[in-house]
Amino acid sequence: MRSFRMRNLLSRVKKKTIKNRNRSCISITKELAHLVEQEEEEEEVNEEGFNIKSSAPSHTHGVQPLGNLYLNTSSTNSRDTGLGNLHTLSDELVLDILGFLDSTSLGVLASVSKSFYVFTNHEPLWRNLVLENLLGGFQYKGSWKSTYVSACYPSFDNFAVALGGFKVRDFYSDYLFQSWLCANLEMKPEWLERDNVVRKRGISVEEFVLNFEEPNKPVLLEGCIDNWGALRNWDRDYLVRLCGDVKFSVGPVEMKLGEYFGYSDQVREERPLYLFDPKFAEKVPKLGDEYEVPVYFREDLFGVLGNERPDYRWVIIGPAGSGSSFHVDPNSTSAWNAVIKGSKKWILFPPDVIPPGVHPSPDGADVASPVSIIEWFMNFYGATKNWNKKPIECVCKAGEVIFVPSGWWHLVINLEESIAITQNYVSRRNLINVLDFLKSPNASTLVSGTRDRLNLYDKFKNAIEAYFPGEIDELTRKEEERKIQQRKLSFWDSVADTNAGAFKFSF
Ligand SMILES: O=C(O)CCC(=O)C(=O)O
Repeated sequence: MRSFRMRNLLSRVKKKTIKNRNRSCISITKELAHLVEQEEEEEEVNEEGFNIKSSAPSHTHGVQPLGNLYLNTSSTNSRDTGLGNLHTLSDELVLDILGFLDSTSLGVLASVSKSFYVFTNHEPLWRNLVLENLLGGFQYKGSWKSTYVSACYPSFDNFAVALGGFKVRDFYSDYLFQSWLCANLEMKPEWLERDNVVRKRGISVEEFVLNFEEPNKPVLLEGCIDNWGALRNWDRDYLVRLCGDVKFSVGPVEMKLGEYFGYSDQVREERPLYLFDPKFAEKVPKLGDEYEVPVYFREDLFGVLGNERPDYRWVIIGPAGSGSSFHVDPNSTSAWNAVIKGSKKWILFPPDVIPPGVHPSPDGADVASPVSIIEWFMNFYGATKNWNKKPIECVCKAGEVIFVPSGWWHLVINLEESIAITQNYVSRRNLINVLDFLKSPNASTLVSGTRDRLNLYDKFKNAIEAYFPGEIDELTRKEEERKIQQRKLSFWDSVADTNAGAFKFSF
């Protein structure tokens, strides 16, 4: 494992330079050399560094973090010199503009300068071209550019690998470097250490409801899928044999399993494509036959809608590093997630605690995190160490099932290639929540998993009333009582010092 430490030289040099404005360049250069030495000494003893995966290629085009420019005093940044008047734009903006170009224009632009060469080879640009243009699936060829060229211009196939491989020695950009870093960073052991989830084995349904579902608290359930055929049988070979010709949803495209594994074996990117298919059991009924809903989650009231229920179950397959960045599950449902192969690191925050780095829109329509999983660990995980309301964390291994209560924020990263099944469901414990959610004024944007977003509320409510007359009124009454009880409790919390057990006259 190569050890890599993000240098904060840039800011340190800037500070020094401002302080020493009157001094000559030579003394500033000496200062720099001294700082580098100091920095290197610190590096040797500092254990806080990030580790790069041993299999990581050096940055495809030799892009370096901006701080390195200050270590190399004879260097200029070819990022700027080669962009002409565009050099004043941020890297993100340059890439946004390039995102409007087709493959031919990108190819032509690549020959303009070293800078355009690096920018136009930025892999996410080619990934978008592949995903937009090759909807019918693709054979991944080690990079997105090679994949595109080989699919669209087969006669160039032999050149494809060489097409994007030149190194540029003097290109400095934190943005482009970060993208490579996130794709190649090893998970730090301290990101995996905290394990504070409640684990239960063999509890009764009543205990589950009383202690976890009713109070809306996560729990990791062991031993409740031991009888699944999926747990015994599902691995790559079995699945490819059983359904190698079937196409599954992988982000915006449909892929056969062989194609997907071909991609996931080679890929090194910040947000690997994830196989996430809601129709797997309809496509391959045997997959549906080889698992059953664990006993705790059998009450699933969306079932009254039959085929009109929103998407509710998914098979999930992805390589190490793939996963789901912070989000809240759809339609205010709760969920369970069973790992069949591999393992997943989970981080969960309760509904009233928005995870750091996540900015949901005020109307609740946007509940997905803008930062990638690995970026979240790099930049935000540490902040949660000192929070009073610490997240619930665990590693969920094959044969284990996690209960994800309604409204909880969660992030999941696969620590190795993983196969899982997840289902979202509505029970009596969250029926009123779900109905409230479905009838919210902006249901047309909030509701998901169905084409008939606006009518889902009426359809669901009517069907529940037909199947379980009086149930909604009864549950609404109980929910009101619970809220009153909660308000009373929080009043007493606010006036009583619970730690000392003494009354606190603070009003
Ligand atoms: O990546 C995973 O396994 C988690 C999936 C998930 O969070 C979800 O379905 O809501």
